[in-house]
Amino acid sequence: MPLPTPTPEDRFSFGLWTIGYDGKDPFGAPTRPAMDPVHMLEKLAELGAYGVNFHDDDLVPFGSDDATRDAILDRFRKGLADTGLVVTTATTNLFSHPVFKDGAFTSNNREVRRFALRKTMRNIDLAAELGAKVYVAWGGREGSEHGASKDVADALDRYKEAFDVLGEYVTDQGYDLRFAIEPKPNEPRGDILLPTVGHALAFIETLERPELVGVNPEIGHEEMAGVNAAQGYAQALWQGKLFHIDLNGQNGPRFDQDLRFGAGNVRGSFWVVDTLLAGGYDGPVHFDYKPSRTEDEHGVWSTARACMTNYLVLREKARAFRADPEVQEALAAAGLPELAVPTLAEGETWRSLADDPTPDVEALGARDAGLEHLDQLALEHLYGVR
Ligand code: GLT
Ligand code: MN
Ligand code: MN
Repeated sequence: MPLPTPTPEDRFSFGLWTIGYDGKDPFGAPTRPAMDPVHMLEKLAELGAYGVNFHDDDLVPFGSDDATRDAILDRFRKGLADTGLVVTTATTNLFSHPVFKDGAFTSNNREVRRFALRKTMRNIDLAAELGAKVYVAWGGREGSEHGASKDVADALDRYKEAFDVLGEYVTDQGYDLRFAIEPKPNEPRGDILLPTVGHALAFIETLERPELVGVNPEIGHEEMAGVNAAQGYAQALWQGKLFHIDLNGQNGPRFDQDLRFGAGNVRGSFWVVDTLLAGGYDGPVHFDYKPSRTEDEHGVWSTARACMTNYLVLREKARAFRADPEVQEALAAAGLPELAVPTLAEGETWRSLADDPTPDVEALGARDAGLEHLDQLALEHLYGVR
């Protein structure tokens, strides 16, 4: 199979903090020089990407004066116009500055919480102006390391208050912008609030404007929590809440690896792509990864290309899997069409069950469910032997 070529129609997007990652980690200094955001736009466009996104501080360094901010933004706007790249989402850095060391929206300190909201509103204005449709909210510092240090009920009250205020803000401003909460179980905090897709979905229902808020699941974060990422994406789709996606690679529960998409749990990545196709996800396909600090700039662009290549390969394989007549037979044999049939027929109630004859439970228990064969067909597609 020739290497597929990414095009803007594929709607691939990258964060400035991903390709712009300089290699700094908790144990070592940067291994790459800082990269100019406009240069990033040019390279992304050259590679066939569609969009870009950023934290406020990725673009305008924290604490810049207005003149500096205006000059940076003017240059960036020109870069967007020259390259045709779209700003798909934006987000606030509420985790780097020491002021956020005990959280932002859920900091014990009220002044910090007010500052975090103000910082977010300011960047929402920019996001709306640049045409972003989704505002990502990753609460990396919203959590704790010590039991008594965070009253979880109060913290969730404040978290809810923050989204209620921000929801009112975008509504009052008339912005066409929705929020996507990005769950993560830990890192940088020992334990982060809203650690999984499920926690976030339940939280959203408590908000004043739940329709404005969805989720932005990241494969790696779900893997860190030890749960099945594809199932998380599927439930978010089922609830109409998959507002955005962060794709990358991860090998099970350990530190956040942020590998390029397609590395890490390959089989899991295949099912994520299959889930996105089945659920009709049509938003941007965003890669949130960190090019390994072992590489230079050339390596950065080869990993960006690799994320897109791997997505296109897996998309092709997922489509071929679904189109394969043998797979369709195996799906039928495994009872998938029957799962789509309601358990009670039209007009039946629990009372109808009382009259049901007891089925032959021994025979049902002994039946071949056909699941291994179905899974093997998927693997054979993935391994490229079908
Ligand atoms: C940070 C985090 C990511 C989030 C980004 C959005 S920043 O790098 O690890 O998963 O998506 O704030
Ligand atoms: Mn991550
Ligand atoms: Mn992410």
